[in-house]
Amino acid sequence: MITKNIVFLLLGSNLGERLQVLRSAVELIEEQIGQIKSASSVYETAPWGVLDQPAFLNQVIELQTVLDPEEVLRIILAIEQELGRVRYERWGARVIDIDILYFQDLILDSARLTIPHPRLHERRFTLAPLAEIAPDFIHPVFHKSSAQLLAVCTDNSEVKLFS
Ligand code: A4P
Ligand code: MG
Repeated sequence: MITKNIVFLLLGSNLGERLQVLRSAVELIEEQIGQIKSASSVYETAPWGVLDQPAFLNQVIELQTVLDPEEVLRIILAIEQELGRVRYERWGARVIDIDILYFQDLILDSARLTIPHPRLHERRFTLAPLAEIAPDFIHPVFHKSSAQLLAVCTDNSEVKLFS
């Protein structure tokens, strides 16, 4: 029997037709990575890091995949390319950004990939959608649930329901 792993991805867009970009990303992810088990609402979120840029739409999705983390990374980078991402600056505006938040309870730190995502617990724009669909999922490093991480998160940037 083939092992399927649970993966949580964060999608973000703050340029172009943001909602359409998120929908296209979800479609490509389902075709190329694996079946989507759940998807959060879409949130409109104030920019974090570089503040002087448009608001983001963010969404978290949960999927099942037979691929390994490196293969998932390779595909999400290709999907970012396909959807027309141009990298201008770190933390700056982008058509689409896809981050791996969790891969089962795997802990990984390589030159190309850090899992869990190293900044997920610092960001309300990640924790709010994550806690919506997976409040009880336990962070394998901090041993706290998404709901607990959200409750103690000191990031007060605006995060509001969009659709
Ligand atoms: N990489 C390492 N670990 C991972 C992982 N877990 N998931 C490497 C995905 N990629 C990972 O990423 C650079 C490289 O990180 C990848 O090629 C991969 O090898 P990137 O997406 O090109 O760089 P970046 O996104 O500009 O930088 P960084 O540090 O990843 O930024 P973040 O943390 O992704 O933040 N504000 C709001 N409101 N909403 C947002 O979505 N996003 C960012 C980007 C900033 N502010 C935001 C938002
Ligand atoms: Mg990123």
